[in-house]
Amino acid sequence: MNANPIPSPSPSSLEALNDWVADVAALTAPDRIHWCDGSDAEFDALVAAMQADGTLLPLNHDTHPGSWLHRSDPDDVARVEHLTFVCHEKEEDAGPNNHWMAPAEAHAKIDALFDGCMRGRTMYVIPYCMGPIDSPLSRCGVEITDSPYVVANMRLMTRMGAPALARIEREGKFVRGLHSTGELDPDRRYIMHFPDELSIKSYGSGYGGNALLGKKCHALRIASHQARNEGWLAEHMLIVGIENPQGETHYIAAAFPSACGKTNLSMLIPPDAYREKGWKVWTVGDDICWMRPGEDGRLYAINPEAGYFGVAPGTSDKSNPNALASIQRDTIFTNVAVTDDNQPWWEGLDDRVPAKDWQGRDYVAGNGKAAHPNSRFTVSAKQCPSYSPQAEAAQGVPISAIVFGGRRASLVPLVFEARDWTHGVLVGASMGSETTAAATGQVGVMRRDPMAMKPFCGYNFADYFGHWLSFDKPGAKLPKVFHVNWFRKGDEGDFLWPGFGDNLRVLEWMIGRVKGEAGAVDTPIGALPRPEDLDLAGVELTDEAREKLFGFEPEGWKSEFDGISEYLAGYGERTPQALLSEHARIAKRLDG
Ligand code: SAT
Ligand code: MN
Repeated sequence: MNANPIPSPSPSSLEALNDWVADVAALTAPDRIHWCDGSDAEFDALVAAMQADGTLLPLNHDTHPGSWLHRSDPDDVARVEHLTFVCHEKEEDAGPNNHWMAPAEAHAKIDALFDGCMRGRTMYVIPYCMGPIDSPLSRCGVEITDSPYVVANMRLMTRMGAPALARIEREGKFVRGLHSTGELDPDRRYIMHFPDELSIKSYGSGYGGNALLGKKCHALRIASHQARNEGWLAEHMLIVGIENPQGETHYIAAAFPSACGKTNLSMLIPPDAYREKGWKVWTVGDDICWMRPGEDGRLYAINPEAGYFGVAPGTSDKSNPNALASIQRDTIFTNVAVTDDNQPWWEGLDDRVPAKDWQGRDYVAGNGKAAHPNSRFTVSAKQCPSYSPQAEAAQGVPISAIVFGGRRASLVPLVFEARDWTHGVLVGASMGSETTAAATGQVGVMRRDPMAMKPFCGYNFADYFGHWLSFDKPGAKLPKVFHVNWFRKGDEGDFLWPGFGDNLRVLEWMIGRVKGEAGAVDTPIGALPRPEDLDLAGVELTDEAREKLFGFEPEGWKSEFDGISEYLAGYGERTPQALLSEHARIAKRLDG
Protein backbone atom coordinates (compact mmCIF):
# COMPACT_ATOMS: atom_id res chain seq x y z
CA MET A 1 0.00 0.00 0.00
CA ASN A 2 1.07 3.56 -0.65
CA ALA A 3 1.03 6.27 1.94
CA ASN A 4 -1.73 8.68 1.13
CA PRO A 5 -0.46 12.26 0.95
CA ILE A 6 -3.79 13.93 0.24
CA PRO A 7 -5.39 16.10 2.84
CA SER A 8 -9.01 15.55 1.88
CA PRO A 9 -11.62 17.12 4.11
CA SER A 10 -14.39 14.53 4.10
CA PRO A 11 -17.60 16.13 2.98
CA SER A 12 -19.72 13.20 4.15
CA SER A 13 -21.20 12.68 7.59
CA LEU A 14 -21.27 8.93 6.94
CA GLU A 15 -18.23 7.38 8.52
CA ALA A 16 -18.45 4.13 6.55
CA LEU A 17 -18.28 6.14 3.32
CA ASN A 18 -15.37 8.30 4.47
CA ASP A 19 -13.48 5.22 5.66
CA TRP A 20 -13.97 3.46 2.34
CA VAL A 21 -12.86 6.53 0.37
CA ALA A 22 -9.76 6.79 2.59
CA ASP A 23 -8.97 3.08 2.09
CA VAL A 24 -9.32 3.39 -1.67
CA ALA A 25 -7.10 6.49 -1.70
CA ALA A 26 -4.48 4.64 0.33
CA LEU A 27 -4.51 1.83 -2.23
CA THR A 28 -4.68 3.84 -5.44
CA ALA A 29 -2.59 6.90 -4.39
CA PRO A 30 -4.30 9.67 -6.37
CA ASP A 31 -2.88 13.21 -6.36
CA ARG A 32 -6.28 14.73 -5.57
CA ILE A 33 -9.73 13.65 -4.37
CA HIS A 34 -12.82 15.35 -5.72
CA TRP A 35 -16.26 14.69 -4.21
CA CYS A 36 -18.82 15.26 -6.97
CA ASP A 37 -21.76 17.50 -6.15
CA GLY A 38 -23.46 17.12 -9.52
CA SER A 39 -23.62 20.89 -10.18
CA ASP A 40 -23.53 22.56 -13.59
CA ALA A 41 -20.34 24.35 -12.60
CA GLU A 42 -18.66 21.05 -11.80
CA PHE A 43 -19.78 19.53 -15.10
CA ASP A 44 -18.57 22.57 -17.07
CA ALA A 45 -15.17 22.48 -15.37
CA LEU A 46 -14.79 18.76 -16.08
CA VAL A 47 -15.72 19.23 -19.72
CA ALA A 48 -13.27 22.15 -20.07
CA ALA A 49 -10.46 20.03 -18.61
CA MET A 50 -11.31 17.12 -20.91
CA GLN A 51 -11.36 19.45 -23.89
CA ALA A 52 -7.95 20.77 -22.88
CA ASP A 53 -6.40 17.30 -22.73
CA GLY A 54 -8.19 15.94 -25.82
CA THR A 55 -10.45 13.45 -24.01
CA LEU A 56 -13.41 15.34 -25.47
CA LEU A 57 -13.36 16.93 -28.90
CA PRO A 58 -15.84 19.70 -29.59
CA LEU A 59 -18.41 18.90 -32.26
CA ASN A 60 -20.04 21.56 -34.43
CA HIS A 61 -21.61 23.72 -31.73
CA ASP A 62 -23.81 25.60 -34.22
CA THR A 63 -25.65 22.39 -35.11
CA HIS A 64 -24.99 20.45 -31.87
CA PRO A 65 -24.58 22.89 -28.96
CA GLY A 66 -22.97 21.46 -25.85
CA SER A 67 -22.04 18.22 -27.61
CA TRP A 68 -18.74 16.39 -27.59
CA LEU A 69 -16.98 13.48 -29.21
CA HIS A 70 -14.93 10.97 -27.28
CA ARG A 71 -12.70 8.53 -29.15
CA SER A 72 -11.91 5.55 -27.02
CA ASP A 73 -8.97 3.23 -27.27
CA PRO A 74 -9.68 0.96 -30.29
CA ASP A 75 -9.28 -2.05 -27.99
CA ASP A 76 -11.90 -0.74 -25.58
CA VAL A 77 -15.20 -0.38 -27.39
CA ALA A 78 -17.61 -2.90 -25.87
CA ARG A 79 -18.41 -5.01 -22.83
CA VAL A 80 -15.98 -7.85 -22.19
CA GLU A 81 -18.01 -10.81 -20.97
CA HIS A 82 -14.96 -13.12 -20.70
CA LEU A 83 -13.35 -10.68 -18.25
CA THR A 84 -16.52 -10.09 -16.22
CA PHE A 85 -16.80 -12.11 -13.02
CA VAL A 86 -19.49 -12.67 -10.42
CA CYS A 87 -17.79 -13.56 -7.17
CA HIS A 88 -20.00 -15.48 -4.76
CA GLU A 89 -18.31 -17.65 -2.14
CA LYS A 90 -19.65 -20.74 -3.88
CA GLU A 91 -19.29 -21.24 -7.62
CA GLU A 92 -22.77 -22.81 -7.86
CA ASP A 93 -24.28 -19.56 -6.68
CA ALA A 94 -22.84 -17.75 -9.70
CA GLY A 95 -24.12 -20.53 -11.95
CA PRO A 96 -23.04 -21.73 -15.38
CA ASN A 97 -24.32 -18.42 -16.76
CA ASN A 98 -21.45 -16.46 -15.15
CA HIS A 99 -17.69 -16.47 -14.99
CA TRP A 100 -16.79 -17.07 -11.38
CA MET A 101 -13.85 -16.38 -9.14
CA ALA A 102 -13.67 -16.83 -5.34
CA PRO A 103 -14.06 -13.40 -3.69
CA ALA A 104 -10.68 -13.50 -1.88
CA GLU A 105 -8.83 -14.42 -5.07
CA ALA A 106 -10.72 -11.81 -7.08
CA HIS A 107 -9.98 -9.05 -4.58
CA ALA A 108 -6.30 -9.98 -4.47
CA LYS A 109 -6.03 -10.08 -8.25
CA ILE A 110 -7.73 -6.77 -8.92
CA ASP A 111 -6.31 -4.90 -5.89
CA ALA A 112 -2.84 -5.65 -7.25
CA LEU A 113 -3.86 -3.75 -10.39
CA PHE A 114 -5.37 -0.87 -8.38
CA ASP A 115 -2.19 -0.51 -6.30
CA GLY A 116 -0.90 3.00 -7.00
CA CYS A 117 -2.89 3.22 -10.25
CA MET A 118 -4.20 6.76 -9.63
CA ARG A 119 -0.81 8.35 -9.04
CA GLY A 120 -0.78 11.66 -10.90
CA ARG A 121 -4.55 11.49 -11.37
CA THR A 122 -7.62 12.89 -9.65
CA MET A 123 -9.87 10.45 -7.84
CA TYR A 124 -13.55 11.32 -8.20
CA VAL A 125 -16.13 10.22 -5.64
CA ILE A 126 -19.56 10.03 -7.28
CA PRO A 127 -22.61 9.52 -5.05
CA TYR A 128 -25.54 8.49 -7.24
CA CYS A 129 -29.11 7.30 -6.94
CA MET A 130 -30.59 4.72 -9.31
CA GLY A 131 -34.21 5.81 -9.67
CA PRO A 132 -36.10 8.92 -8.57
CA ILE A 133 -34.47 10.38 -5.45
CA ASP A 134 -37.69 10.04 -3.42
CA SER A 135 -38.72 6.56 -4.62
CA PRO A 136 -38.76 3.61 -2.20
CA LEU A 137 -37.84 1.44 -5.21
CA SER A 138 -34.60 3.37 -5.82
CA ARG A 139 -31.19 2.27 -4.55
CA CYS A 140 -27.99 4.28 -4.16
CA GLY A 141 -24.34 3.74 -4.83
CA VAL A 142 -21.02 5.53 -4.83
CA GLU A 143 -18.59 5.13 -7.70
CA ILE A 144 -14.96 6.03 -7.23
CA THR A 145 -13.18 6.56 -10.54
CA ASP A 146 -10.13 8.25 -12.03
CA SER A 147 -11.96 8.96 -15.30
CA PRO A 148 -13.56 12.37 -15.80
CA TYR A 149 -15.31 10.87 -18.86
CA VAL A 150 -17.02 8.43 -16.50
CA VAL A 151 -18.03 11.29 -14.18
CA ALA A 152 -19.57 13.24 -17.08
CA ASN A 153 -21.46 10.15 -18.33
CA MET A 154 -22.66 9.27 -14.83
CA ARG A 155 -24.03 12.79 -14.52
CA LEU A 156 -26.17 12.19 -17.60
CA MET A 157 -27.08 8.59 -16.78
CA THR A 158 -27.91 8.81 -13.05
CA ARG A 159 -29.19 11.22 -10.42
CA MET A 160 -25.73 12.14 -9.24
CA GLY A 161 -24.35 14.46 -6.58
CA ALA A 162 -25.63 16.21 -3.46
CA PRO A 163 -29.23 14.85 -3.30
CA ALA A 164 -27.93 11.28 -3.76
CA LEU A 165 -25.32 11.80 -1.04
CA ALA A 166 -28.02 13.06 1.32
CA ARG A 167 -30.08 9.90 0.74
CA ILE A 168 -27.01 7.70 1.21
CA GLU A 169 -26.23 9.41 4.50
CA ARG A 170 -29.82 8.89 5.63
CA GLU A 171 -29.89 5.21 4.66
CA GLY A 172 -26.31 4.33 5.54
CA LYS A 173 -26.35 1.66 2.84
CA PHE A 174 -24.89 1.96 -0.65
CA VAL A 175 -23.27 -0.08 -3.40
CA ARG A 176 -19.51 0.51 -3.56
CA GLY A 177 -18.06 0.72 -7.05
CA LEU A 178 -14.35 1.22 -7.63
CA HIS A 179 -13.16 1.94 -11.16
CA SER A 180 -9.92 2.87 -12.84
CA THR A 181 -9.21 3.04 -16.56
CA GLY A 182 -5.73 1.76 -15.70
CA GLU A 183 -3.57 1.30 -18.79
CA LEU A 184 -6.49 0.21 -21.04
CA ASP A 185 -4.56 -2.99 -21.60
CA PRO A 186 -6.98 -5.85 -22.44
CA ASP A 187 -4.62 -8.17 -20.56
CA ARG A 188 -4.96 -6.08 -17.43
CA ARG A 189 -8.73 -5.73 -17.42
CA TYR A 190 -11.34 -7.19 -15.06
CA ILE A 191 -14.91 -6.34 -14.14
CA MET A 192 -15.55 -7.99 -10.76
CA HIS A 193 -18.81 -8.15 -8.82
CA PHE A 194 -19.18 -9.08 -5.15
CA PRO A 195 -22.95 -9.39 -4.69
CA ASP A 196 -22.85 -10.28 -0.99
CA GLU A 197 -20.67 -7.25 -0.26
CA LEU A 198 -22.74 -5.01 -2.56
CA SER A 199 -19.50 -4.04 -4.26
CA ILE A 200 -17.96 -3.78 -7.72
CA LYS A 201 -14.35 -3.40 -8.85
CA SER A 202 -13.61 -2.58 -12.47
CA TYR A 203 -10.14 -2.06 -13.90
CA GLY A 204 -8.68 -1.38 -17.32
CA SER A 205 -11.66 -0.24 -19.41
CA GLY A 206 -13.33 3.12 -19.94
CA TYR A 207 -16.23 1.68 -21.99
CA GLY A 208 -19.78 2.38 -20.77
CA GLY A 209 -20.97 -1.05 -19.66
CA ASN A 210 -17.60 -1.72 -17.99
CA ALA A 211 -17.03 1.70 -16.45
CA LEU A 212 -20.34 3.45 -15.73
CA LEU A 213 -20.82 1.23 -12.72
CA GLY A 214 -24.35 2.42 -11.95
CA LYS A 215 -25.59 0.81 -15.15
CA LYS A 216 -25.07 -2.90 -15.87
CA CYS A 217 -22.78 -3.61 -12.89
CA HIS A 218 -25.01 -2.09 -10.20
CA ALA A 219 -28.51 -1.79 -11.71
CA LEU A 220 -28.45 -5.34 -13.11
CA ARG A 221 -25.75 -7.65 -11.70
CA ILE A 222 -25.71 -6.44 -8.09
CA ALA A 223 -29.37 -5.35 -8.10
CA SER A 224 -30.64 -8.69 -9.45
CA HIS A 225 -29.07 -10.41 -6.45
CA GLN A 226 -30.39 -7.77 -4.05
CA ALA A 227 -33.81 -8.00 -5.70
CA ARG A 228 -33.94 -11.74 -5.15
CA ASN A 229 -33.28 -11.26 -1.43
CA GLU A 230 -35.78 -8.43 -1.14
CA GLY A 231 -38.63 -9.73 -3.35
CA TRP A 232 -38.35 -7.59 -6.47
CA LEU A 233 -36.96 -7.84 -10.01
CA ALA A 234 -34.05 -6.01 -11.68
CA GLU A 235 -34.41 -6.51 -15.41
CA HIS A 236 -32.83 -5.63 -18.75
CA MET A 237 -36.05 -4.07 -20.02
CA LEU A 238 -37.35 -0.88 -21.54
CA ILE A 239 -40.53 0.62 -20.11
CA VAL A 240 -42.98 2.31 -22.47
CA GLY A 241 -46.41 3.84 -21.92
CA ILE A 242 -49.01 3.42 -24.69
CA GLU A 243 -51.85 5.93 -24.50
CA ASN A 244 -54.93 5.03 -26.54
CA PRO A 245 -57.39 7.53 -28.04
CA GLN A 246 -59.55 7.20 -24.89
CA GLY A 247 -56.67 8.60 -22.84
CA GLU A 248 -55.96 5.31 -21.08
CA THR A 249 -52.24 4.45 -20.71
CA HIS A 250 -50.89 0.92 -20.47
CA TYR A 251 -47.26 0.40 -19.51
CA ILE A 252 -45.27 -2.39 -21.14
CA ALA A 253 -41.85 -3.69 -20.05
CA ALA A 254 -39.82 -5.42 -22.75
CA ALA A 255 -36.57 -7.39 -22.61
CA PHE A 256 -34.36 -7.58 -25.69
CA PRO A 257 -30.62 -8.25 -25.78
CA SER A 258 -28.25 -5.30 -26.22
CA ALA A 259 -28.50 -3.58 -29.62
CA CYS A 260 -31.83 -5.22 -30.55
CA GLY A 261 -33.99 -2.09 -30.58
CA LYS A 262 -35.00 -1.40 -26.96
CA THR A 263 -34.26 2.30 -27.38
CA ASN A 264 -36.25 2.42 -30.63
CA LEU A 265 -39.28 0.65 -29.17
CA SER A 266 -39.28 2.80 -26.05
CA MET A 267 -39.41 5.98 -28.19
CA LEU A 268 -41.66 4.72 -30.94
CA ILE A 269 -43.58 7.20 -33.10
CA PRO A 270 -47.07 5.91 -33.96
CA PRO A 271 -47.89 5.39 -37.65
CA ASP A 272 -49.76 8.41 -39.11
CA ALA A 273 -53.18 6.79 -38.91
CA TYR A 274 -52.66 5.99 -35.23
CA ARG A 275 -51.37 9.50 -34.49
CA GLU A 276 -54.40 11.01 -36.15
CA LYS A 277 -56.68 8.89 -33.97
CA GLY A 278 -54.89 10.12 -30.85
CA TRP A 279 -52.46 7.32 -29.93
CA LYS A 280 -49.44 8.53 -27.94
CA VAL A 281 -46.28 6.82 -26.78
CA TRP A 282 -44.46 7.74 -23.57
CA THR A 283 -40.88 6.74 -22.80
CA VAL A 284 -40.20 5.72 -19.21
CA GLY A 285 -36.92 3.87 -19.80
CA ASP A 286 -34.90 2.29 -22.61
CA ASP A 287 -32.68 -0.30 -20.94
CA ILE A 288 -33.29 -1.18 -17.30
CA CYS A 289 -36.44 -1.79 -15.27
CA TRP A 290 -36.81 -2.42 -11.55
CA MET A 291 -40.21 -3.73 -10.55
CA ARG A 292 -41.94 -4.86 -7.43
CA PRO A 293 -45.48 -5.88 -6.44
CA GLY A 294 -47.61 -3.03 -5.17
CA GLU A 295 -50.36 -3.26 -2.56
CA ASP A 296 -52.92 -3.99 -5.27
CA GLY A 297 -50.93 -7.04 -6.45
CA ARG A 298 -49.78 -5.44 -9.69
CA LEU A 299 -46.11 -5.03 -10.60
CA TYR A 300 -44.89 -1.41 -10.39
CA ALA A 301 -41.79 -0.38 -12.31
CA ILE A 302 -39.23 2.40 -12.24
CA ASN A 303 -36.44 3.18 -14.64
CA PRO A 304 -33.37 3.37 -12.39
CA GLU A 305 -31.52 5.44 -14.98
CA ALA A 306 -31.78 9.13 -15.83
CA GLY A 307 -30.31 9.03 -19.32
CA TYR A 308 -29.81 6.98 -22.46
CA PHE A 309 -26.59 5.26 -23.49
CA GLY A 310 -27.90 4.40 -26.93
CA VAL A 311 -26.40 2.70 -29.96
CA ALA A 312 -25.80 5.37 -32.63
CA PRO A 313 -25.61 3.34 -35.87
CA GLY A 314 -29.02 2.88 -37.40
CA THR A 315 -30.51 5.81 -35.45
CA SER A 316 -32.19 8.06 -38.00
CA ASP A 317 -35.18 10.21 -38.65
CA LYS A 318 -36.94 7.10 -39.89
CA SER A 319 -35.91 4.57 -37.24
CA ASN A 320 -36.09 6.80 -34.17
CA PRO A 321 -36.94 10.48 -34.63
CA ASN A 322 -37.33 10.96 -30.86
CA ALA A 323 -33.80 9.72 -30.20
CA LEU A 324 -32.48 11.93 -32.96
CA ALA A 325 -34.30 14.94 -31.52
CA SER A 326 -32.88 14.12 -28.06
CA ILE A 327 -29.28 14.20 -29.24
CA GLN A 328 -29.20 17.57 -31.02
CA ARG A 329 -27.59 19.21 -27.99
CA ASP A 330 -25.78 18.46 -24.71
CA THR A 331 -24.80 14.97 -25.79
CA ILE A 332 -21.59 12.98 -25.47
CA PHE A 333 -20.91 10.85 -28.54
CA THR A 334 -18.44 7.99 -28.29
CA ASN A 335 -16.71 6.46 -31.32
CA VAL A 336 -18.94 7.98 -34.01
CA ALA A 337 -17.59 9.44 -37.26
CA VAL A 338 -17.72 13.15 -38.18
CA THR A 339 -18.64 15.03 -41.34
CA ASP A 340 -16.39 17.67 -42.89
CA ASP A 341 -18.21 20.36 -40.88
CA ASN A 342 -17.66 18.36 -37.71
CA GLN A 343 -21.14 17.01 -37.12
CA PRO A 344 -21.51 13.54 -35.61
CA TRP A 345 -22.28 10.86 -38.20
CA TRP A 346 -22.89 7.11 -38.33
CA GLU A 347 -24.06 4.47 -40.76
CA GLY A 348 -27.80 4.67 -41.28
CA LEU A 349 -28.10 8.35 -40.26
CA ASP A 350 -28.35 9.85 -43.75
CA ASP A 351 -26.55 9.80 -47.10
CA ARG A 352 -23.83 12.34 -46.32
CA VAL A 353 -20.28 11.08 -46.65
CA PRO A 354 -18.26 11.32 -43.43
CA ALA A 355 -14.86 13.02 -43.37
CA LYS A 356 -13.26 11.15 -40.44
CA ASP A 357 -13.93 7.69 -39.08
CA TRP A 358 -14.35 6.76 -35.41
CA GLN A 359 -10.60 6.58 -34.91
CA GLY A 360 -10.10 10.05 -36.41
CA ARG A 361 -8.60 8.77 -39.66
CA ASP A 362 -9.62 10.23 -43.02
CA TYR A 363 -12.64 8.26 -44.13
CA VAL A 364 -12.12 6.14 -47.21
CA ALA A 365 -15.19 4.44 -48.65
CA GLY A 366 -14.83 0.68 -48.72
CA ASN A 367 -12.41 0.72 -45.78
CA GLY A 368 -14.85 -0.53 -43.17
CA LYS A 369 -17.43 1.31 -41.12
CA ALA A 370 -17.02 5.02 -40.43
CA ALA A 371 -18.66 4.80 -37.00
CA HIS A 372 -17.89 1.87 -34.72
CA PRO A 373 -20.90 -0.54 -34.79
CA ASN A 374 -21.17 -0.11 -31.00
CA SER A 375 -20.68 3.67 -31.06
CA ARG A 376 -22.95 5.40 -28.57
CA PHE A 377 -24.63 8.61 -27.50
CA THR A 378 -25.07 9.59 -23.86
CA VAL A 379 -27.86 12.04 -23.15
CA SER A 380 -30.21 13.06 -20.37
CA ALA A 381 -33.61 11.32 -20.64
CA LYS A 382 -35.32 14.66 -20.14
CA GLN A 383 -34.26 15.73 -23.64
CA CYS A 384 -36.46 13.08 -25.22
CA PRO A 385 -39.68 14.57 -26.67
CA SER A 386 -41.62 11.46 -25.57
CA TYR A 387 -40.16 11.40 -22.02
CA SER A 388 -42.95 10.34 -19.68
CA PRO A 389 -43.70 12.58 -16.70
CA GLN A 390 -44.41 9.30 -14.91
CA ALA A 391 -40.72 8.41 -15.20
CA GLU A 392 -40.20 10.62 -12.15
CA ALA A 393 -43.06 9.07 -10.15
CA ALA A 394 -41.90 7.67 -6.82
CA GLN A 395 -44.38 4.79 -6.88
CA GLY A 396 -43.42 3.73 -10.43
CA VAL A 397 -45.85 2.73 -13.19
CA PRO A 398 -48.12 -0.36 -13.20
CA ILE A 399 -47.06 -2.92 -15.80
CA SER A 400 -49.79 -4.45 -18.01
CA ALA A 401 -47.58 -6.66 -20.18
CA ILE A 402 -44.08 -8.10 -20.20
CA VAL A 403 -42.50 -8.76 -23.58
CA PHE A 404 -39.53 -10.95 -24.40
CA GLY A 405 -37.82 -10.89 -27.78
CA GLY A 406 -34.68 -11.49 -29.72
CA ARG A 407 -33.24 -11.51 -33.21
CA ARG A 408 -34.47 -14.69 -34.85
CA ALA A 409 -34.15 -14.94 -38.63
CA SER A 410 -36.27 -18.09 -38.78
CA LEU A 411 -39.01 -20.07 -36.98
CA VAL A 412 -40.18 -17.53 -34.41
CA PRO A 413 -43.37 -15.68 -35.42
CA LEU A 414 -44.00 -11.96 -35.01
CA VAL A 415 -45.80 -12.34 -31.69
CA PHE A 416 -47.36 -14.88 -29.36
CA GLU A 417 -48.84 -14.81 -25.90
CA ALA A 418 -47.91 -17.13 -23.04
CA ARG A 419 -50.91 -18.85 -21.51
CA ASP A 420 -50.01 -17.96 -17.92
CA TRP A 421 -47.13 -16.73 -15.74
CA THR A 422 -45.32 -20.08 -15.54
CA HIS A 423 -45.42 -20.43 -19.31
CA GLY A 424 -44.27 -16.81 -19.54
CA VAL A 425 -41.26 -17.55 -17.36
CA LEU A 426 -40.40 -20.50 -19.64
CA VAL A 427 -40.72 -18.23 -22.69
CA GLY A 428 -38.31 -15.77 -21.06
CA ALA A 429 -35.95 -18.49 -19.87
CA SER A 430 -35.69 -20.02 -23.34
CA MET A 431 -35.17 -16.78 -25.25
CA GLY A 432 -32.62 -16.99 -28.01
CA SER A 433 -31.03 -14.23 -30.04
CA GLU A 434 -28.28 -13.61 -32.55
CA THR A 435 -25.30 -11.81 -30.96
CA THR A 436 -24.57 -8.12 -31.66
CA ALA A 437 -21.62 -5.71 -31.49
CA ALA A 438 -22.52 -4.63 -27.92
CA ALA A 439 -20.10 -7.24 -26.59
CA THR A 440 -16.74 -8.28 -28.01
CA GLY A 441 -16.86 -11.57 -29.87
CA GLN A 442 -18.55 -13.01 -32.93
CA VAL A 443 -21.65 -11.20 -34.21
CA GLY A 444 -24.74 -12.98 -35.56
CA VAL A 445 -24.46 -16.27 -33.69
CA MET A 446 -27.65 -17.64 -32.08
CA ARG A 447 -27.27 -18.03 -28.35
CA ARG A 448 -29.68 -18.52 -25.47
CA ASP A 449 -30.11 -15.24 -23.65
CA PRO A 450 -32.79 -15.77 -20.96
CA MET A 451 -34.76 -12.60 -20.29
CA ALA A 452 -31.89 -10.80 -22.15
CA MET A 453 -30.03 -11.20 -18.85
CA LYS A 454 -27.29 -13.65 -19.93
CA PRO A 455 -24.55 -11.05 -19.49
CA PHE A 456 -26.21 -9.36 -16.52
CA CYS A 457 -27.72 -11.79 -14.00
CA GLY A 458 -25.70 -11.64 -10.78
CA TYR A 459 -26.49 -15.19 -9.69
CA ASN A 460 -27.35 -18.70 -10.92
CA PHE A 461 -29.98 -18.56 -13.67
CA ALA A 462 -31.75 -21.60 -12.21
CA ASP A 463 -32.36 -19.64 -8.99
CA TYR A 464 -33.32 -16.61 -11.06
CA PHE A 465 -36.00 -18.60 -12.90
CA GLY A 466 -37.23 -19.79 -9.50
CA HIS A 467 -37.36 -16.19 -8.29
CA TRP A 468 -39.45 -15.21 -11.31
CA LEU A 469 -41.84 -18.11 -10.68
CA SER A 470 -42.24 -17.06 -7.04
CA PHE A 471 -44.19 -13.93 -8.03
CA ASP A 472 -47.18 -16.10 -8.91
CA LYS A 473 -48.88 -16.18 -5.54
CA PRO A 474 -52.33 -15.51 -4.11
CA GLY A 475 -53.36 -11.89 -4.56
CA ALA A 476 -50.89 -11.28 -7.39
CA LYS A 477 -52.26 -9.51 -10.48
CA LEU A 478 -49.40 -10.28 -12.81
CA PRO A 479 -48.94 -8.84 -16.28
CA LYS A 480 -49.57 -10.96 -19.35
CA VAL A 481 -46.39 -12.25 -20.98
CA PHE A 482 -45.67 -12.09 -24.73
CA HIS A 483 -42.84 -12.95 -27.10
CA VAL A 484 -42.03 -10.89 -30.19
CA ASN A 485 -39.63 -11.19 -33.10
CA TRP A 486 -39.19 -8.06 -35.21
CA PHE A 487 -36.30 -9.69 -37.09
CA ARG A 488 -37.92 -12.57 -38.98
CA LYS A 489 -36.41 -12.94 -42.42
CA GLY A 490 -37.73 -14.31 -45.72
CA ASP A 491 -36.07 -16.82 -47.99
CA GLU A 492 -34.23 -13.97 -49.71
CA GLY A 493 -32.76 -12.77 -46.40
CA ASP A 494 -34.97 -9.68 -46.24
CA PHE A 495 -36.78 -8.56 -43.09
CA LEU A 496 -40.48 -9.47 -43.37
CA TRP A 497 -41.88 -7.03 -40.82
CA PRO A 498 -41.45 -3.25 -41.27
CA GLY A 499 -40.77 -2.73 -37.56
CA PHE A 500 -40.20 0.66 -35.89
CA GLY A 501 -43.48 2.68 -35.68
CA ASP A 502 -45.48 -0.27 -37.04
CA ASN A 503 -44.55 -2.25 -33.93
CA LEU A 504 -47.34 -0.27 -32.27
CA ARG A 505 -49.80 -2.52 -34.14
CA VAL A 506 -48.41 -5.45 -32.18
CA LEU A 507 -48.46 -3.55 -28.88
CA GLU A 508 -52.08 -2.59 -29.56
CA TRP A 509 -52.94 -6.27 -30.00
CA MET A 510 -51.25 -7.06 -26.68
CA ILE A 511 -53.24 -4.38 -24.89
CA GLY A 512 -56.35 -5.79 -26.57
CA ARG A 513 -55.47 -9.21 -25.13
CA VAL A 514 -54.90 -7.70 -21.68
CA LYS A 515 -58.38 -6.19 -21.88
CA GLY A 516 -59.89 -9.41 -23.24
CA GLU A 517 -60.83 -7.75 -26.52
CA ALA A 518 -58.40 -9.04 -29.16
CA GLY A 519 -58.61 -12.40 -30.93
CA ALA A 520 -56.03 -15.18 -31.25
CA VAL A 521 -55.71 -18.86 -32.02
CA ASP A 522 -54.42 -21.37 -29.54
CA THR A 523 -51.25 -23.31 -30.48
CA PRO A 524 -48.86 -25.43 -28.40
CA ILE A 525 -46.43 -22.49 -28.09
CA GLY A 526 -49.10 -20.01 -27.02
CA ALA A 527 -51.83 -17.78 -28.45
CA LEU A 528 -51.00 -16.43 -31.93
CA PRO A 529 -52.90 -13.61 -33.63
CA ARG A 530 -54.25 -14.17 -37.11
CA PRO A 531 -53.40 -11.33 -39.49
CA GLU A 532 -56.97 -10.07 -39.08
CA ASP A 533 -56.52 -9.78 -35.30
CA LEU A 534 -54.07 -6.91 -35.85
CA ASP A 535 -54.74 -3.55 -37.45
CA LEU A 536 -52.61 -3.94 -40.57
CA ALA A 537 -54.25 -1.16 -42.60
CA GLY A 538 -51.60 0.36 -44.83
CA VAL A 539 -48.98 -2.35 -44.19
CA GLU A 540 -47.92 -4.20 -47.32
CA LEU A 541 -47.15 -7.82 -46.52
CA THR A 542 -46.29 -10.51 -49.07
CA ASP A 543 -47.88 -13.95 -48.80
CA GLU A 544 -44.56 -15.26 -47.53
CA ALA A 545 -44.51 -12.56 -44.85
CA ARG A 546 -48.06 -13.36 -43.68
CA GLU A 547 -47.28 -17.02 -43.52
CA LYS A 548 -44.02 -16.65 -41.63
CA LEU A 549 -45.02 -13.81 -39.32
CA PHE A 550 -48.31 -15.35 -38.24
CA GLY A 551 -47.61 -19.04 -38.77
CA PHE A 552 -46.78 -21.84 -36.40
CA GLU A 553 -44.23 -24.39 -37.66
CA PRO A 554 -44.66 -27.60 -35.62
CA GLU A 555 -41.54 -29.40 -36.86
CA GLY A 556 -39.24 -26.47 -36.24
CA TRP A 557 -40.71 -25.90 -32.78
CA LYS A 558 -40.17 -29.55 -31.88
CA SER A 559 -36.43 -29.17 -32.43
CA GLU A 560 -36.50 -25.75 -30.75
CA PHE A 561 -37.99 -27.42 -27.67
CA ASP A 562 -35.31 -30.12 -27.79
CA GLY A 563 -32.74 -27.33 -27.78
CA ILE A 564 -34.48 -25.64 -24.84
CA SER A 565 -34.54 -28.91 -22.93
CA GLU A 566 -30.82 -29.35 -23.48
CA TYR A 567 -30.22 -25.76 -22.41
CA LEU A 568 -32.21 -26.09 -19.18
CA ALA A 569 -30.44 -29.38 -18.40
CA GLY A 570 -27.23 -27.32 -18.22
CA TYR A 571 -28.53 -25.91 -14.90
CA GLY A 572 -28.83 -29.39 -13.43
CA GLU A 573 -30.90 -30.08 -10.35
CA ARG A 574 -31.30 -26.42 -9.50
CA THR A 575 -33.68 -25.88 -12.42
CA PRO A 576 -37.14 -25.34 -10.93
CA GLN A 577 -39.39 -28.36 -11.38
CA ALA A 578 -42.29 -26.13 -12.43
CA LEU A 579 -40.27 -24.93 -15.41
CA LEU A 580 -39.40 -28.47 -16.48
CA SER A 581 -43.03 -29.55 -16.12
CA GLU A 582 -44.12 -26.62 -18.23
CA HIS A 583 -41.59 -27.58 -20.88
CA ALA A 584 -42.80 -31.18 -20.78
CA ARG A 585 -46.44 -30.07 -21.12
CA ILE A 586 -45.70 -28.12 -24.30
CA ALA A 587 -43.30 -30.73 -25.72
CA LYS A 588 -46.06 -33.29 -25.31
CA ARG A 589 -48.54 -31.12 -27.18
CA LEU A 590 -45.96 -30.60 -29.94
CA ASP A 591 -45.54 -34.37 -30.23
CA GLY A 592 -49.24 -35.08 -30.11
O1 SAT B 1 -22.52 -1.08 -22.78
S1 SAT B 1 -23.74 -1.31 -22.05
O2 SAT B 1 -23.68 -2.60 -21.39
O3 SAT B 1 -23.96 -0.28 -21.07
C1 SAT B 1 -25.05 -1.29 -23.14
C2 SAT B 1 -25.44 -2.64 -23.53
O4 SAT B 1 -24.61 -3.41 -24.03
O5 SAT B 1 -26.62 -2.99 -23.34
MN1 MN C 1 -28.64 -2.86 -22.42
